[in-house]
Amino acid sequence: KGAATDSLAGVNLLVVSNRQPYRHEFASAADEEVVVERPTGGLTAGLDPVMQSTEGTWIAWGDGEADEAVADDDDCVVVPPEDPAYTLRRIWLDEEAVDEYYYGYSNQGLWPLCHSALTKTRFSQRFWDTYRAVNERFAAAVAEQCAGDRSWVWFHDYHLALAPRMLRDRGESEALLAHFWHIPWPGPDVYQACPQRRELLDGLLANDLLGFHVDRYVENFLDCVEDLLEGAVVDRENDAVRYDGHRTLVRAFPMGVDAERIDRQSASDEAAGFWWEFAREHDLVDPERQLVLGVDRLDYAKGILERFDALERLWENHPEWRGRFTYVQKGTETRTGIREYQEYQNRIEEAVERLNERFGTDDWRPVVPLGERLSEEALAGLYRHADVALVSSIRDGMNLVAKEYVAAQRDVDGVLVLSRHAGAHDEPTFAENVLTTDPLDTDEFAETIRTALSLPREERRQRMERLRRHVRTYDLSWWMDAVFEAMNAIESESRRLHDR
Ligand code: GDG
Repeated sequence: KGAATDSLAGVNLLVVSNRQPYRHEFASAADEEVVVERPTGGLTAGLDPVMQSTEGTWIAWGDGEADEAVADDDDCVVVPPEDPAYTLRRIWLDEEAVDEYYYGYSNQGLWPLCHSALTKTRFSQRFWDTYRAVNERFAAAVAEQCAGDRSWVWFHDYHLALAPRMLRDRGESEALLAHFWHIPWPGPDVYQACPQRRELLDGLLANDLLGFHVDRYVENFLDCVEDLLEGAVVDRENDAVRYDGHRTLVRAFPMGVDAERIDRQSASDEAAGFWWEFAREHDLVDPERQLVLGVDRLDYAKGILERFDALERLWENHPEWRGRFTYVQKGTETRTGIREYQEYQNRIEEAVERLNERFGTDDWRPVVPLGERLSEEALAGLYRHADVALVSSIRDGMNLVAKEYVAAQRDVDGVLVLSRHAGAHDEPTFAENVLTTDPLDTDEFAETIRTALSLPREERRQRMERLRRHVRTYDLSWWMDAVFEAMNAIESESRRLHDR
C-alpha cells in the first residue's frame, strides 16, 4: 500500500461497480450450503485489501445464485467470510433487468460505441429506460451509504454513467465522486451516433474526477463535451470541464497489474505442474518448437479473427515456419446471450478448424484452443513459457494481458506483439519495446509475427527487461495511489476554497 492509500484513514470509501468482489453460490443444486467465490485478478483483487483496511462499502449487482438467499434484510453481507472487514451491498436484478441494462444498453449500446464498432450498436428505448432505472437503484443505494463528512465514492465503468448525476440529484452535494472508465472513449465523430449522447455526458460530469486509461481518451472526451454539450466550458490547460456550476477534472490513469504477485505465481509449483503437463500433451517440450500465445475474452474488439488471418498468411507464405511453432488461444466465452458474440465465437471455432485442417500434420497441431478457465498460477505458467504473445485489439481501453505477460516473463526471453490500438501501446515504454502491429493489415501482422519468432536473444532480453521495469514501477497499487492522490488533491482544494 502506498502513501495515498494510507491517507484514506477517516474516509468513508464507497466503491461502486457492476461486478461484485465476492459471489455467493450454492455448493450444489440439492445443497443449502453456500460457497463464496473469491475475487480473482485485476481490479477486484487489487481493491479488496484496500477495502479491508478502510472498512468501506462495495456496492454491486448481486449476480450469484445464492446471493439473494444469504442476504439479510438490508442486502448487505460483511466480507471476506473468514475475516469480516467491509460491507458488500448487493443490488438485485431480475432477468429482464439484466437483459436490458447489462446485455442491452451496456453491452450492445455503449460497448460497441466506445470501441467504434458502430454497425454493432443496438440502442433501444427499452434498453435505455432500464439502464436508467438500474442506475437509479445504484444511486439510491450509494446515497444510503453516504455518511459523515468525508464520503468518497468511486464508480467503475460504463454500466454506471448516470449514477453520479442521480446521486447528486438526491442531494449528495458534499460527497467526493470519482469515476473510472475502463474502456476507450471515442472521438465526437463516432460518439455522436449515440442517441443519448447528452444525457451520458451530463451524468459523468456530476463527478469531481473522471479517469481514463490514456490521454487519447481524455482528449476525445473533452472534444465530445465541447462539440455536443451546450453550456459546458472546457478548460484545456487543466483538462477540466465546468458545467452546471460544477468542475470535473478529466485525467489519464494508465492502469497497471500486480506485477510482483504475477511474477511469484509464474514461479509457483502449480504453474510448473500445469505447464509440463500442457507442454507434453501438445508436443511443446521440443525446444525447436516455439509457443505463441493469445489470452482473451472472445470479444470482437480483441481482434482474434484478424490474428488467425495473419497466422494463416504466415504459414501460407512461409511454409518453412510450419511445425516450428504452435499457437495457443486461451479464450474465455463472454456475453454469449448477444448474437454478435455468438457469431464471433462460432467464426473463431471455424478459423481454428480451418487452420488445423489446412496446415496440420500427424505430429503437429498448429492451433490449440483452450477454453477452460485457468487458475491465475496456471495462466502465469503459460505466460512464462510463451515465446511470443499476440495482443491484436482493434480497440482496447488498456489490455491487461499485455502487462501480465511481461510480469510473468521472469526468464526475460519472450516477445510481445502489441496492437497500436490498445491503450497499453500509448505508454512510450511499451511502444518502444514491443513489436507494434496493426491487426487490420494482415500482411504486416504476419511479418511482425515472423520477426518476433526470430528476434535475437540479446534483443529480446533488452526489450523485455525495460518492459518489466516499467510494469513493476507502474503497477496496480501505483495506479490506485494515483487515483486516491488526485481525489485527495481535489478535496483539499475545495476545502481551501470553502474556508476562504
Ligand atoms: C476491460 C477493458 C482494460 C482471461 N482468461 C483467464 C483470465 N483472464 C483475465 C486476464 C486479464 C483479464 O482476464 C482480461 O483483461 P483485459 O484488460 O485484457 O480485458 P477486458 O476484460 O476487456 O477488460 C480493458 C480492463 O477492463 C481494465 O481496465 O484493460 O481494455 O476492455 O486480467 O488475466 N484469468 C484467469 N484465468 C483465465 O483463464 N485467472
